[in-house]
Amino acid sequence: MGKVHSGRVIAHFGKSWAVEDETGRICLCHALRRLDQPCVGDRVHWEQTDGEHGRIVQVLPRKTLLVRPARGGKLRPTAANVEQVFIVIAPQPQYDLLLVDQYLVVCENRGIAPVILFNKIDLIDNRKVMEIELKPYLELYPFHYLSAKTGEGMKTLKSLMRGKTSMLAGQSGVGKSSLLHWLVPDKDIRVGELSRGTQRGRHTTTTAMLFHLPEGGDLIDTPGVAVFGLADIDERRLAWGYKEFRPHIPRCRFNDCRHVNDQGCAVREAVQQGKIDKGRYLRYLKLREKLPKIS
Ligand SMILES: Nc1nc2c(ncn2[C@@H]2O[C@H](COP(=O)(O)OP(=O)(O)OP(=O)(O)O)[C@@H](O)[C@H]2O)c(=O)[nH]1
Ligand SMILES: [Mg+2]
Ligand SMILES: [Zn+2]
Repeated sequence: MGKVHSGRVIAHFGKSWAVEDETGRICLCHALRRLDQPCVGDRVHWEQTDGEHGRIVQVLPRKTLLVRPARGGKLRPTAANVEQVFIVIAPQPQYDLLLVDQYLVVCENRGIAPVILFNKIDLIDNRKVMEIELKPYLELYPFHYLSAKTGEGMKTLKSLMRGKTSMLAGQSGVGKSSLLHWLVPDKDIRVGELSRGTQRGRHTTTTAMLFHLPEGGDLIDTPGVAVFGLADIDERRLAWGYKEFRPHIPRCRFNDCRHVNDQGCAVREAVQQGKIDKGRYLRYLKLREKLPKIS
C-alpha cells in the first residue's frame, strides 16, 4: 500500500479515470473493483502504483449525482458534486419548454440548483414579447440574458460560476460550446493533453470532463443529454419537481393524487385559480405520459 492522496476525477475514459491532486498533477487511475463506479467530479482517495499511474481506493460521499441509463436497466453515475446546472435556451433554435421543464424536474430531484440562461440575446429585438411566454420561469428561477456572440452577460455568468461546480445543459445549437469557449479559454489544450495520456484522442468528444474556470470554480462537460432523462423519475417525483406545485400537493384530497382529473385535487384547483401557470401544468401532464411505464 502506497501513501493515500486526495484528488478529484476530471475525466473518465472507459476503464480509467484522470485524477488531479491538490498540486494540479494529473494521474491516470483504475479503480478497485468493489468500488461504486467513480465519475467525473468525484472526490476520491487514490494511491500511486507507478510514476504515472494510480488506483482509486475510495470515492468520497457525493453531494449530488447525475446518472444516465446503462445496459440492463441500470443507472450509471455520470457527474458528481454538480451544484448548479445552467439550462441554456435561445430564440434559435426555438426553445422547447417541455425540455426545459424536464431539465428542471431532474435538477430539483437531484438537489441541484437550476439557472436559466437565455442565450443569443443579440437576435432579439423585443424582449417584452418573449417575456410573456417565459414569465413563469422568470418568476420561479434565476434567469439571465446573454450572448456568446457579443459577450453581453458573460461577466455575470462568470461571477455566478465562481467557486462552484457547474454544468451547461440545453438542446443542440443553443450555444453551449460557444459559452464553454468563453468560460474555459484553454479547454482544447487540456483536452489534447489528456487525450495524449490515454491514447484516446478520437474519443474525447464522448468523454465527460471537468474544466477549471480561470476565476475559480469548475465546469463539467458531458456528451449528450442522457443525464437529463426521466429514467429514475416516477410520478410522485415528477410532481414534486414542479416546485410551484409543492405548497398545494399536501392539500389534495387523496394521498395518491395524480393531479390529473382526481377529485379534490388542490393542484388543479390552483391552476384554475391562476396560482399555477397553465402552460406549466399542461407540460406536467405531457411529461407524465413520457415517464417510463411501471409494469
Ligand atoms: N447570434 C448568435 N449566435 C450564437 C450565439 N451563441 C452561439 N451562436 C451560434 O449558434 C450555433 C450553435 O452554437 P454551439 O455553441 O455549437 O451550440 P451547442 O449548444 O454547443 O450545440 P451542440 O454541440 O449541437 O449541442 C453556432 O453557429 C454559434 O456560432 C449567440 O449568442 N448569438
Ligand atoms: Mg456543442
Ligand atoms: Zn392533486
